[in-house]
Amino acid sequence: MKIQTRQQVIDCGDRPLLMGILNVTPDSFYDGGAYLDPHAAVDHAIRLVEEGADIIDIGAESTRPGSIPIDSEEECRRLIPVVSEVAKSVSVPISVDTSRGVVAREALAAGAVIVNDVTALRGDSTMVDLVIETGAGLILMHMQGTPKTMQQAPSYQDVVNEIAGFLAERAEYAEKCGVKKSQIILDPGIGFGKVLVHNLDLIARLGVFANLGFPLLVGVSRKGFIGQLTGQPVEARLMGTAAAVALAVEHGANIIRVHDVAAMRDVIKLAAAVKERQNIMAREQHA
Ligand code: HH2
Repeated sequence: MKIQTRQQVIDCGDRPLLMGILNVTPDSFYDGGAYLDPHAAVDHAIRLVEEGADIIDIGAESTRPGSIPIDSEEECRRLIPVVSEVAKSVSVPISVDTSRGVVAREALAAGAVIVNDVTALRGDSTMVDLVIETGAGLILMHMQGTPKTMQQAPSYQDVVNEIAGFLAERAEYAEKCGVKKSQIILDPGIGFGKVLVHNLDLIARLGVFANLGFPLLVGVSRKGFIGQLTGQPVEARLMGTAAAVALAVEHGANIIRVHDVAAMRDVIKLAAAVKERQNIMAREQHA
């Protein structure tokens, strides 16, 4: 499977890709405040790439449960100098975690090639035209509600099929507007308007999303559901994250979004190798 992102084509057919997280925010749930200084942010991006990141996802606004939105001027002030410097310093594709068209436009001009829109084009009507005009890659993520309210009372009749239907509809909308299928990546949005059992059901049945025919991104890194199960604070959720990442790979995820690139690179290698053997054995049985 290939993803078209402006001039670059990203191949995510052979092995799952690692997306390293860089939050240029004071309040992200794990790395908030650590990379607000642009030099620290660029150094961290370089480190993530050295550790094996295939993509760097840069965000300047936290979307953790209960977070308050910032305005686009502040988002650009934090984000653009960092995107620009990271783009000069690393050769991997940069994605920008924003749902505002005006911010995405500046980030793409500064060197980003993918827009990571956690509202799946529902947040800003200008976003779709920007993606068409620039040919940027586009991540469409599911979220029930908004970050401020999403964990108050999330509810679904059938979480997996409802979210699969939502993502299929959003992809169809994007394609009808003129976005190419090859530009689109889907993401069920682990932790975005979901209680524990919803997150577990989504991971258990990720195959449903993989079968929608688009590259599948999954973001579990250090999230609250891991803390609920293990009783661990965010700093001690590495092993819980490792288990969730291995399961995501097993169930067909193509891109894994993580804070801990070096550790998860090894987890992915193991899980992907076992999955490959599974596929080979299944083919041999059917031959
Ligand atoms: N998760 C977070 C932010 N952006 N984007 C996608 N596509 N998928 C995700 O699962 C996802 C995301 C939340 O993680 P983080 O960026 O570490 O935290 P914060 O929102 O507090 O900055």
